[in-house]
Amino acid sequence: MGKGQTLHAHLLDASSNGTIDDGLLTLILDLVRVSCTISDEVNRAGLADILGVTGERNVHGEEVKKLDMRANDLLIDAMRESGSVCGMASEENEDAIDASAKGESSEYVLFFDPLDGSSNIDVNVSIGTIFSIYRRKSERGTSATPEDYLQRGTEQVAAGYFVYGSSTMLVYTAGNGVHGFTLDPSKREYFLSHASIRTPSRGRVFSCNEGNTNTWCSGTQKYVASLKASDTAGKPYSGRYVGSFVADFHRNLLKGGIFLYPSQDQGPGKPRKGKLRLMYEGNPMAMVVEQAGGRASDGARRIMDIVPGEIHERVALIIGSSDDVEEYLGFVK
Ligand code: P6P
Repeated sequence: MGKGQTLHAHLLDASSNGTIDDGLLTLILDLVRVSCTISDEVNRAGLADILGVTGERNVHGEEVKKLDMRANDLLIDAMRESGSVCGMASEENEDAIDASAKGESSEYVLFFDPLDGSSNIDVNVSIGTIFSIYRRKSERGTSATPEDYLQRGTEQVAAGYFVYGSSTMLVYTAGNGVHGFTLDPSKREYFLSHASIRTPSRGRVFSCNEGNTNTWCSGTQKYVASLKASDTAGKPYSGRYVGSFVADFHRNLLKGGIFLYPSQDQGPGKPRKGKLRLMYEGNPMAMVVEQAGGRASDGARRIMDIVPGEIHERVALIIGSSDDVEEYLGFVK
């Protein structure tokens, strides 16, 4: 796997060595193709006003969609057109999305967050597309059934994300390590830039929204306070919080660190609640981070062991360098 190898060459190698089969290869290539369009439109979003996009119509008289809905439509249309999935679930759609007739013979079910952090587009902060892929449990030849969707994260066959930042990258795993590719927009081709990513066992960065401190359990409050103290080796940590999960996760994956979105107190008599979504934020990033040597927990359970009750299930998420997550668990157990 030489640095600079194209993503296509990498995927063909993975296909020939049996890491991915033809159906998964087709699905990943569909995602890659759509990501190039999303990247282009995200990077031009700021120009929209200048280009005469006013209100609901652009200069061509076409309806202007919010970019997250646009990304959602692009992904759904591409998957239905290619028939690469037997069912999809998106952060943007309340219900699961049936396959096209062609897709009913597919082995694969896809979850995605089409444009996570999209509220940051207007302030030019990196955002991303997160995806998670499962093999169906039901017989081929029909649309996916609830048992196909409600699988543990350990059942994922592939997962990853596109990050639209200073450059556009794909970071993915198919269970055989984590690999990062950077897009050359002039060629609409990704090139291997981060081979076999391993996340440091300990970082010096913590990422969380400290505005929520009063909703956290006392163990979390004590843990975050301990990161700021200077009475132990390696402390204080630096706080880095972009407010775009893909951007925060990606930085911590490469440099080391811990991202925390703990469960929040909802008031007397109400259960504590997480914000992030298990199936298209927690599980895919948990597969990536574990494949890179890190850990992902909800504070009590390994994220990928959680049996989902519904496709939009929320979860507390503590994810990143293994020693940092371990240290956090010591404060809350
Ligand atoms: P808060 C973006 O809306 C998002 O889903 C994640 O990308 C991000 O990490 C989180 O919410 C930010 O949430 O409550 O800190 O604004």
